[in-house]
Order: sequence, then structure tokens, then C-alpha cells
Amino acid sequence: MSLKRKVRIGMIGYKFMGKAHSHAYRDLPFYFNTDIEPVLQTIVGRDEANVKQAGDKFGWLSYETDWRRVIERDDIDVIDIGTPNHLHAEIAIAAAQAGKHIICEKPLAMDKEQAFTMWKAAQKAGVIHMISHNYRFSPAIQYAKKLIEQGVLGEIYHIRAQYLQDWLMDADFPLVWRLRKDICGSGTLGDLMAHSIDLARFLVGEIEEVSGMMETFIKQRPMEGLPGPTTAGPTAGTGEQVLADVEVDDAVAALAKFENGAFGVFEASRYGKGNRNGNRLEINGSRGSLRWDMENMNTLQLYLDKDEFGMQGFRTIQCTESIHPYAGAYWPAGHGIGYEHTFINLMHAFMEGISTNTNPSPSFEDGYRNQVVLDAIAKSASKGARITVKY
Ligand code: 4PW
Repeated sequence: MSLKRKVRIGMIGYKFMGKAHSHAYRDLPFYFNTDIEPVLQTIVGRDEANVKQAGDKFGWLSYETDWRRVIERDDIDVIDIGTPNHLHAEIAIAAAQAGKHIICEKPLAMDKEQAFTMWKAAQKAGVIHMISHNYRFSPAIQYAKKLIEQGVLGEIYHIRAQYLQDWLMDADFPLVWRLRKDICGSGTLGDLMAHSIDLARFLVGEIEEVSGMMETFIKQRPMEGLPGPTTAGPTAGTGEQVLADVEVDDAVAALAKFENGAFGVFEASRYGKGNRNGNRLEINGSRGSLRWDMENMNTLQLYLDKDEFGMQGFRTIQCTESIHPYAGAYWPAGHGIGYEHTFINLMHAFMEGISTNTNPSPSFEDGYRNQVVLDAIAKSASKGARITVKY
């Protein structure tokens, strides 16, 4: 029998992120010595057959089809929000008012005002709150943070970060929820660049000024649920295809100035052909530089100026030694971890937060600050002007 404190989760949303979070809760006690045991109490989704199937597959004890019902339940300690973005605020605020701890997918909200309200509601309720920026929890990123804090890179001058995917380049790809402004707030900006901004804030510091440009390459797409001529639906057999306007960005670029004087260049796109999940960054300091690429996530490239002249160059560090952050929880050196382990590490920080009653980072405050930067980039792009970031 386990003497660990049971923390009962109610998870809302069961697709991509639902799978990642379910796996993380299940595997957490396997790798980490923690006094908490996450219990997969209930999974929530509107489609009963699908949520039941996901619940069985991922190992949840029960399911619900209405998120409000889960918030009312007194056998739930944590609300995990993995829904489309337009529902984050309402669910998080209700969860906070019911005294539940909260973990929420990114971007925190549709805009900075909503994000602020969520942060303040969680703070007022005294619950633990966290935003799911999982890439922070790669051992190589945590090690990069350590190197920067120890001054190994010296004064930081530059960060350039890209997050490129390529799943949207087919003009027949439908207007799914990730492409709808009323559901998402933005396109690549909130979905992809939010991660780069989080890594930049984590590694370099706060951003004080931005200049952005955004582009939507394919302006209209087939509406989801109203398929074309060959399938069922209102236009079946008519040869018509119902198109709707794409109101979010396919690609975004931004320049940023940090409070500490560093300079940032950011790019995010869903049209980066060949980049399936090209989340990468480079940081240059007065004494050295580092590079990280999610598609090769166990390694960190490090250049140190102090190396002997003639032997200088980027070295590849395998961040799998037990000395590297989080790596010791997994396998012997050289065996590596993957995407899913970033979520296990994130959930570990969340559970430690609950166990010690100390809010972990990234918190809703980080989600809010991130959203302020995203909103400033969008404003800059629409106005064609540099914008001062006001928190
Ligand atoms: O981290 C990424 C996201 O922000 C994920 O890998 C997929 O693309 C899901 O949402 C975005």
C-alpha cells in the first residue's frame, strides 16, 4: 500500500496534450522519488464515446462530459486544462474559485487581459498554478540556464530562436480550431512563438520592446465539418467547397530588446517545409555561445572563448550524465530521453509545488508576462510600429 499523498487530477481535454499529460502523471512516480502520487481520477471531453475511449487507453478511473461537473466534485484536487485556448480562462477561474490547483496549456489565454484575470484569480485563491511550457524542462535547456547563471557565457548579447513546423502547407487542409481566431486568439504566435518567448524569458530575461510582422499565406480554407464534393455533408456531390477566411497568422517574425540590453530575433511558422518540430535557439554571450535544437534535444552545443586558439569550435555536450538536470532520474549516460519526458519533468515540478505549497515556475504570472509580449508583437505587426512592452 502506498503511503504517498494522493493528488487527484481532473483533466479537461484528451487529445494531443491530454495524451502527453496523462503519460506524465502515470510515469512520474516511476522515475522520481516524490511523496505525491498523482491519481488519474477523471478525464473530460464533450464527445462521450471518444472521451471514454481515451480514458480507457490512458488509464483514467472515470470520465465526464461537462467540465463544470468536474470542478464541483470534491474528489478532485487538480484541474488540468488542455482544451482549445478560448476555454482556458473560464475553466481556470472557476477552478481557482473552487480551490483546485491548476495546470494550463499554453498560451495561457486569448489576450493579456484574460491572462491577468486568471493569474489574479489563482493568486487570490491561494492555489498552485502552472503553465505547461514543457520545453523549459529539457535537461539541455535547464543546463543552459545553469551555464548562463554561472556566467560561463558572460554578458548575453543575442538570442535568436525559431519554432518551425510544416503541417499547414496544403491549401486543402481545413480550418481546424488551431486556425480559428475566435478559438485561438492567434495562430503561430500563440501556438509556437509562445514557447520561444518562454525560453527567452527563462534564459535571458524580460523583454521591454518588440517589433513584429505577421503573414497569412493562404487566406481561405475549407471549413471543417463542411467537407468537399466527395464526402458527406451539405456540399456532398455538388462540386462546391465551402471556404472560410483564415484570420490568424501562418508565420510571425519579431525583433525584441531585453531589459538587460540583449537583443532577440524570433521566427515562427507552419510553412517551414521539412521542419516537423523545429524548435531551436542560439544564445551569444561575451565569453561563449550555445545552441539547442528540440529535434536533437539531448544535446547542447557550446562554444567557449577560453578554449585554446586553433581548437575553438562548438562542442556537443550529451546532456545525459547524471550531473545534468533531470537526467539522473532516467537512464545511464548516453541513453537519452524524448519529448514525453519534458512533460514528466514539468509535472514533477508541479507536484513538488503542491507538496511544498510553493508556486513553481512557469506560473500563471509567467503565462501573463508571455501573453503581454505576444499581444505587443501582434499590435506591432498590425500598426507597423515598434511597441514598448508594458506589464
Ligand atoms: O509544442 C508544440 C505546440 O505548441 C507541440 O509540439 C504541437 O505544436 C502542439 O501544439 C504546438
